Amino acid sequence: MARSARRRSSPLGETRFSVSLVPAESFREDVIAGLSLPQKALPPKYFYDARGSRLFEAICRLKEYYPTRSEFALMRGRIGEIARFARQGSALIEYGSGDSRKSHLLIEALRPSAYAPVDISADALQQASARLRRRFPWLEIRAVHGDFTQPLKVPMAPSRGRRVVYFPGSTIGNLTPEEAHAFLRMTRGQVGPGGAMLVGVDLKKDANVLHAAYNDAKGVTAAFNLNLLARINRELGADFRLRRFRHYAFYNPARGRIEMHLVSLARQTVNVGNYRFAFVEGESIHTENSYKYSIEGFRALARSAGFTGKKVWLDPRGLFSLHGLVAS
Ligand code: SAH
Ligand code: AVI
Repeated sequence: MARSARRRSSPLGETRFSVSLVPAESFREDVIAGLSLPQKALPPKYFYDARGSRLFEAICRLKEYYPTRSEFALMRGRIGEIARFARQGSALIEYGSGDSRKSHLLIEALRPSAYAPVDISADALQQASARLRRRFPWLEIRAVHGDFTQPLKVPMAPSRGRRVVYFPGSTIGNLTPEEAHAFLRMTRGQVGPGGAMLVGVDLKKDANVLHAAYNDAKGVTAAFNLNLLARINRELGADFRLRRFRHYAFYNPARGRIEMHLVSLARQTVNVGNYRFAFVEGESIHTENSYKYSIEGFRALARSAGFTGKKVWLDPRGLFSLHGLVAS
């Protein structure tokens, strides 16, 4: 996507793209800093290049990956109540919107005054915006290509009415509790007093169910994890040999999170530009956390960031939650 803002019009609604991009330099700096840590680590936001976004969508279709199906079931079953909570005509801001498929249900029920999807993946954002334009020609779309872990301007005029932030998919679980707290404080400021937030949060559950969801039989999650190294090779001229790394995901009960790692299968060195990194056999790169919350645990986190938990909806199997928060 071009760095300058683009504007496209449709007969009734309109789509505006604005870019608040992660520059290539930050990617290089984050990779070098992460691989220099005693426990090597890479930020999960870099999973989502065009291939990574497609692989994530394939994960959502896997039989083992229950979160997407559960959140859809929840949304379909309770959409009337959810829309009443969010209030018709509000301005809707969505973080980590991806394919925006869950948002279709919400937009239909809510008829927001405007919709601002924010995503780090330009491809996912463009495809989602094109689909939304076809399905909701009346909708004003203000797509923002940007990183929600950095200060970000969302072009939503106050005249658009009450603001509601939508953060589905348990993407909040990919932030540490401290990062999630900072993110919620940022959105608290953005919605203002009386504004609301809808947050999809995966629940703590049997570790075997969690293990299967992040270790699928077809190896799609492994491909998603390894694609991060392929992306570093492609965009930063590194020389990771993908066959020498293995996907490893497990539930850490003490921390209440799934951890994803890439484990070096041999003693080896890897070059990223002028930097060289040594791996011993069995050493890992920590690539993602996916925190799981109890209902009360998430409400306490939201409360500490200035939100009151007013509503919580669960899917019929009780695997996934959607929290309705109001800025206190
Ligand atoms: N909301 C969708 C997609 C969830 S996947 C769903 O519920 O299915 C996580 C999404 O967040 C991806 O589309 C990814 O590109 C985006 N994302 C991850 N980290 C991000 C960041 N730091 N800033 C903006 N978007 C981010
Ligand atoms: C986007 N996020 C909520 C997913 C998750 O479940 O943590 C990303 C993912 N990682 C592996 N599988 C899916």
